[in-house]
Amino acid sequence: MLFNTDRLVVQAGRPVEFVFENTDIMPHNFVVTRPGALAEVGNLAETFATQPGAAEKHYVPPAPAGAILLSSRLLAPLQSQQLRFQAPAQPGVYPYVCTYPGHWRRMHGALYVVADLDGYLENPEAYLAKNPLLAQDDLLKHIRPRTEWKLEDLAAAVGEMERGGGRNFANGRQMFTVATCAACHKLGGVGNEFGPDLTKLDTKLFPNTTEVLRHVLDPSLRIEDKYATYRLVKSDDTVVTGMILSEKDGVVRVIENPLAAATPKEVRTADIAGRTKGTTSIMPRGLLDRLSRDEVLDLLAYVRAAGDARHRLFQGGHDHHH
Ligand code: HEC
Ligand SMILES: [Cu+2]
Repeated sequence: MLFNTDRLVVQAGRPVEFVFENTDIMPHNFVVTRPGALAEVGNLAETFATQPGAAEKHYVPPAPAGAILLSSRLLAPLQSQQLRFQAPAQPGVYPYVCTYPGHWRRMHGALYVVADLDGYLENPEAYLAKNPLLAQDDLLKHIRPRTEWKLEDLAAAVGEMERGGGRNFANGRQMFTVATCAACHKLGGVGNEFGPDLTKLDTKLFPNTTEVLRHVLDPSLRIEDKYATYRLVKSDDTVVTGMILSEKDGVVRVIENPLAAATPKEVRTADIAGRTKGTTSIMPRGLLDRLSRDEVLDLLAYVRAAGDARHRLFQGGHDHHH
């Protein structure tokens, strides 16, 4: 659920070609917007996803004229598409984003349109120092280096938090949306109820915050049957993947992404040549890798406290030792 690059650079006013390949296990698209329109297009996509006809439009929402400059088809895993594009004449930071339901807050990057591509390539930092390009979109201003958080990196701080509290409630609640948790979980009145209810975490499986963290870092460690995905290979060799909603009267109903309004695919049991249970959770890995240490801790406290501002994790002083 990420583009492999945070930044693409092209020469203003010139034709370019993007080759967009989906090497992930879920569908994605690629949409370029005008500077400043990322959140607007993302929010429109969220509303659009639940309306009929969204799938036919590849989940590219109807947007005000000029807001969307380019859009790909929705690519299934392993598909690719070549896209021709006339780079805008106006240098700037143009967002690109996947508008497939649940993805935009995380799956985006910055298309730098520069007046002199050779000059840029010679020395990107020096070029940008001389010809500053300011991002207008908040999400692109805050693109930070990715940290692949490991349990060991955070375990001590998590233990300290469990003993001493001192986390920031408002920040934790905000991170719940920023890190895309709200796309699938509902907590504190926001979000979709597509993953399990986090207010009812099984205390045997999640006796402490470290176990919550372990699951978020590696969601496929344990996938509840109810949320498993299946790969159905039909006798004509086509493949359908997704969660099985029901199976009766010789028909299996499969849904690829419960966040989208798409009607479930129906596959006749008699046409299924093979069926394998997926080993990958639909909850993506790496959701924390754009957050800082404090943001991760505030988010974990928010989940642990089930969205309760009065929880002891939010009490206590800020005795952080740096
Ligand atoms: C694309 C949907 C999706 C997103 C985004 C997502 N989750 Fe999940 N999450 C799930 C599903 C489905 C499960 C159950 C299957 C599994 O355990 O992998 C789950 C399971 C969990 C569990 C274990 C709950 C249990 O009862 O087993 C925790 C904790 C959790 N998610 C926290 C988070 C947090 C925190 C975030 C944001 C950083 C997040 N999730 C983002 C879909 C998602
Ligand atoms: Cu996507």
